[in-house]
Amino acid sequence: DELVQQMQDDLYDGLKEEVMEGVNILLERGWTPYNVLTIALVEGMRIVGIDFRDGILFVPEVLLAANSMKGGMHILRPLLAETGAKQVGKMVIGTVKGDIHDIGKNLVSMMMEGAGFEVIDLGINNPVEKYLEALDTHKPEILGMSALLTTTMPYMKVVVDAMKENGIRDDYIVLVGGAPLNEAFAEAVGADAYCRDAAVAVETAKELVK
Ligand code: B1M
Repeated sequence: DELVQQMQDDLYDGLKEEVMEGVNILLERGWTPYNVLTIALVEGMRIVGIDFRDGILFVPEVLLAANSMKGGMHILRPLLAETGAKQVGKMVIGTVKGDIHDIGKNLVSMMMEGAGFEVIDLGINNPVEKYLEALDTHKPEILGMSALLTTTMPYMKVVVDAMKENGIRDDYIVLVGGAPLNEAFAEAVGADAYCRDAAVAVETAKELVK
């Protein structure tokens, strides 16, 4: 599809208005919000990630791409949210301390809301105290943590260990995600499950909340 290609180029170039326009056109053409999200935006960001890794793109450019992606997600959020049945459960989610990546987490939040979960989003750079406080305040079934850096992902264990010390670990389902994680890591930190992407997070949450 030429438009999808164009949108991925626009995302790469950090052209927010153009990306948002592309999202609207695909929706008008009858695309589902989920397909617009995954096929146009997430795939576009994957390409950005490759060139960032290879030193072709730098932080300022990637920030613009991220901002463009957020523009597109802003349009899709209410559409994804209205498709779901309500009151399936509650989730507190946040990116761990030292880590400011939030696109993946935001996507998980959107999809969880779409599936009928209430989501309390703690944002980025969360120290263990923030998680514990939120669990106490909101009493969710699920705690979700996101990390995109190999240097920040070990912090998930700090949080789970603190939950154990406080005798509350088993009161919650702990789900973890982020590009550098895997199943073995999730098990090692004492989480209940690793979620490869937002769709898997929704499936896993539904399954474990039952
Ligand atoms: Co950063 N960055 N970044 N970055 N960045 C990565 C992660 C990196 C892989 C790029 C690369 O080198 N190829 C690399 C990490 C290398 C490593 O640790 N091994 C990296 C680096 C090095 C850095 C900096 C250190 C760069 C620097 O300053 N020199 C710096 C660190 C800042 C910090 O956090 N302290 C940095 C900064 C940034 C920006 C600010 C420029 C920007 C973030 C903007 C923002 O988020 N608001 C950015 C971006 C955009 C990326 C890449 C290109 C894209 C991440 C993204 O949004 N992906 C990324 C490359 C990559 O991941 N391949 C990269 C799209 C998103 C939909 O996918 O986040 O994976 P993802 O989320 C998925 C799943 O992982 C899962 O579901 C999501 C949806 O399907 N998931 C969960 C995620 N969280 C979940 C939680 C759950 C469940 C599932 O809970 C239940």
